[in-house]
Amino acid sequence: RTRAEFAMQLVGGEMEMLRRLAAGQSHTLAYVEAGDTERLIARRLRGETALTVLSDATAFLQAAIARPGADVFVIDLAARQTDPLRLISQLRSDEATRFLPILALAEAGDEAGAARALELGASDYIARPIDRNELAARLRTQLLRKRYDEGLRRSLQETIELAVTDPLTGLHNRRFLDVRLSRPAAHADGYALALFDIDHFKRINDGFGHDVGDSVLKEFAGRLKAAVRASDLVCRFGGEEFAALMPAADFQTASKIAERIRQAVEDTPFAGPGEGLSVTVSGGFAVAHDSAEPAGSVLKRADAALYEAKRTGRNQICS
Ligand code: GH3
Ligand code: MG
Ligand code: MG
Ligand code: MG
Repeated sequence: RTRAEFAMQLVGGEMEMLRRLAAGQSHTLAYVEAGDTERLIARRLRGETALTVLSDATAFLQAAIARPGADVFVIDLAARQTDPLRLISQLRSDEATRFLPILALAEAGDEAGAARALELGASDYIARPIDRNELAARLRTQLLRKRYDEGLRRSLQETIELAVTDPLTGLHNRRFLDVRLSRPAAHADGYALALFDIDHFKRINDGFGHDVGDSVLKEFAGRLKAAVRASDLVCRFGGEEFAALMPAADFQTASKIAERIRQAVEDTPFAGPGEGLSVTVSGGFAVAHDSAEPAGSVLKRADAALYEAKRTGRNQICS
C-alpha cells in the first residue's frame, strides 16, 4: 500500500468516528435564552448531536453537575438572565464538569467577551452570525478532543495505580506510603506508624516452597486490611514487611490495632496451600511526637521497636 493510501485509510477511520459522533451518540447541553437563539441552535445542530437546550441557568447547572452525561456544553455569552461567564467558571470548578469541553457563542464583534470566556476556561467559541457548518465542525473538534483527553487521563490513572500498587497482595506499596507521609495535611491530627514483619518467613519458603510463601503474604495482607480502620492505610513495605499508617491515632489506639493484627495472624491457621502452617508476626509502632517530627524519624522509631520485638522473642508488639 502506498503512503497516500495509508493516510486515506486513517482519514477514513477518523471520518467514521466523526460520523458516529454526529449520529447522535453525543449529548450536548446548551444554555441559551429562550427565543431566537434557542431555535437557531436546535436547527443548526439537528442530526449532529443529542441536544438539550435549557434557558434557566439554575436548571442548566443542575443538569450539568448533578446529572452528568453531557459530552459538551454550549453557552451563549449573550444570555442576560445569569452572567454566562460565571457559568463557565462554575463548570470549570466542579469536579463533575472540570474537563468537559465548553463552546461559547459570542456576540458579533465581541472579541473581548470571547477572550474573557476563553480565559475562564471555555474550550472554543464561535461568533455570530452562527454558521451551521462552522458550529458543527467546532462541536466535533471538541468531542474528539474530549475522547482523546479521556483516553489519556484513563491511561495516566492506570499507570499511577500500577506504580503505587504491590502486584502480589494488591495493597499499596511503599511508594504510596511515602507520598502520603510527605503530605502535611495527612498528619494534621497526628498519626501512628506500625511496621510488621512475619516471623521466620524464610522457614516457610524453605519448608513449603516460594508459592506457599506468596500465598501467606496474600493472606496476611487480607487480615491486615481487615484489622485496621477504614481511615488507616496499610501497605506492603517490602518483602515480608508491612506497614500501617493510622491517622489521628494515639498510643492506646495504635497499640490496640497493632495487637489486633498480631492476634489475627496467631489465632487463625493459614488456609490454602499452607494449610496448618503456624504463622506469627512481630510489630513495632511509634506515635509521631508532633507535626514537626520528620516522617523518617517516626519510621526509624517504629523500625527500632520492631527490631526489639524480634530480639525479645517475636510474636509480639513493641513500641
Ligand atoms: P525474622 O523472624 O527475623 O523476620 O526472620 P525471617 O526469616 O522472616 O527474615 P528474613 O529477612 O531472613 O527473610 C525474609 C524472607 O522473605 C527472605 C525472602 O526470600 C522472603 N521474601 C521476600 N519477598 C518475598 C516474596 O515476595 N515472596 C516470597 N515467597 N518470599 C519473599
Ligand atoms: Mg524482614
Ligand atoms: Mg528479617
Ligand atoms: Mg521476617
